[in-house]
Amino acid sequence: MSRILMAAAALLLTAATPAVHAADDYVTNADEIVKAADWAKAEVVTLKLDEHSYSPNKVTLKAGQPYKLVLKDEGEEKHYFTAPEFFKAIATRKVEVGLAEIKAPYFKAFELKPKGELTLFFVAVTKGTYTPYCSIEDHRKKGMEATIVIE
Ligand SMILES: [Cu+2]
Repeated sequence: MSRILMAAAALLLTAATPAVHAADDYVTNADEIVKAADWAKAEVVTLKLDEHSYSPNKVTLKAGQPYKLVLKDEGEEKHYFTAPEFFKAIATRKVEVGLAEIKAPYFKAFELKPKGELTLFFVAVTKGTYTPYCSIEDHRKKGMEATIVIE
């Protein structure tokens, strides 16, 4: 590589957005919490999405308890489960979608198409009240907001 090219490459590298580590707001020791949980005792909670509500629209969870949250779009349209604050309050294990599993430290939102379904495996961690909502157009205004309490 010529010197000019190398200099250009170095410049590009330094100009790139620097990585910021530790999303401090999220549960940083999620792996540890997930590993310690007794998944045989995981509780299944089902949340259905349609036009324009979540049902049930209030869910109460216990801190320290593992859960499988099943989200199902039973409507005619696609809907979102947008819940950045809720995702910060849990230790995420994985998401199952059909025959696939997604292992990621945390999420911000899920989009479900009509008849779409996914299962979020997590341990409830931080006590508080969270309000997942549908971020599509005016769906939230029309009633697509749920309350999840971790106590
Ligand atoms: Cu919606």
